[in-house]
Amino acid sequence: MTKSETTLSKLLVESEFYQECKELLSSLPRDRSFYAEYLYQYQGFWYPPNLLEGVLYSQKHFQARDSDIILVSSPKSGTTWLKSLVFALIHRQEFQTPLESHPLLDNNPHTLVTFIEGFQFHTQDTSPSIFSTHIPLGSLPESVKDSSCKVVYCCRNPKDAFVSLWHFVKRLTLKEMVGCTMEEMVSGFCRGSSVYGPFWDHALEYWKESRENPKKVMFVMYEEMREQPQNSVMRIAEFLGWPFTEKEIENGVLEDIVKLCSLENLSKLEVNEKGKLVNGMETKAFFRKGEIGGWKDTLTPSLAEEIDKTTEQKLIGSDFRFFC
Ligand code: PAP
Repeated sequence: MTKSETTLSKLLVESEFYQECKELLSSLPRDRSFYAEYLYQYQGFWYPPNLLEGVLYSQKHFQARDSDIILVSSPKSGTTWLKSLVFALIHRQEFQTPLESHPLLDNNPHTLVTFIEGFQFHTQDTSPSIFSTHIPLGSLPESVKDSSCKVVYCCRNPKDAFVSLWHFVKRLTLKEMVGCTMEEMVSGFCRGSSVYGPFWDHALEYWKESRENPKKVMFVMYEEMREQPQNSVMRIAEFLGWPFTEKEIENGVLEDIVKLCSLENLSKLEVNEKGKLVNGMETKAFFRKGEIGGWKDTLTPSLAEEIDKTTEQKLIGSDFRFFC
């Protein structure tokens, strides 16, 4: 096949894919949203069209390998941090302490660990490959379930995750964003109609899976990582099969990784202060306060109560509890 024939067949496959997406979208329930004009409900969860395309594409084409590591979270639950930590721990032999030259000093964590929904799969032959996603458990590509790849899920309390999303949306000036009041956004969040929502179902499904399949799925809390970062990183490393040796701990390798990936350190790097991702998002939008309970500065008591009531209802019959 010549190069132009290959390009042509690729274009045909792509145009067929977009046609399928268009047809699917027109058949799905939709709801108005702040993030895009409409969110669409697919397999029980809500997406803006561009992200849904990414989900559908990955369901069709993503081939997980046994050695892959998949980092999962609901938006604003610690994705950027988890990406940096896992990247640093997996590559700790290549970039040893003192960490003067490390890819995380010149690259935003989202560039080093790409989103499955972003159409970027195995571009290099490195093993293990680290990916991230916000895809709910039931919609993960089949190969993630069928292979021996490992999944780490990071969960955050709903009020802080919501508030983080609110500030993120306000900071970004993406053209697809549509303005709405905080009351409207809380209402959408609580009825589940939020990007990758319902937030609670997303977490509960992975939590249950981590209990039933603890070698495959590890469930970590953002708040626990904040309170005891070294301990959390050690546990993640063990789960992934890359445990820290006593010597490494003595030599400060674990401590250096935690320092390198701290909010304080990453947020002041030029690449994270002034950089942009390939999709145009400003990297600084991913770093804010990282507080536990910081929602109190933003949510009125009645809006906080609305989220708490939803949390209470969603957790009926489950012994899972969010951090606060
Ligand atoms: P994403 O889902 O869009 O990738 P994500 O990284 O999950 O976003 O969430 C951003 C939150 O993580 C921000 O929280 P805040 O708005 O409450 O402040 C951000 O500050 C926090 N965050 C980013 N990097 C770190 C880090 N290195 N350590 C701790 N928290 C971090």
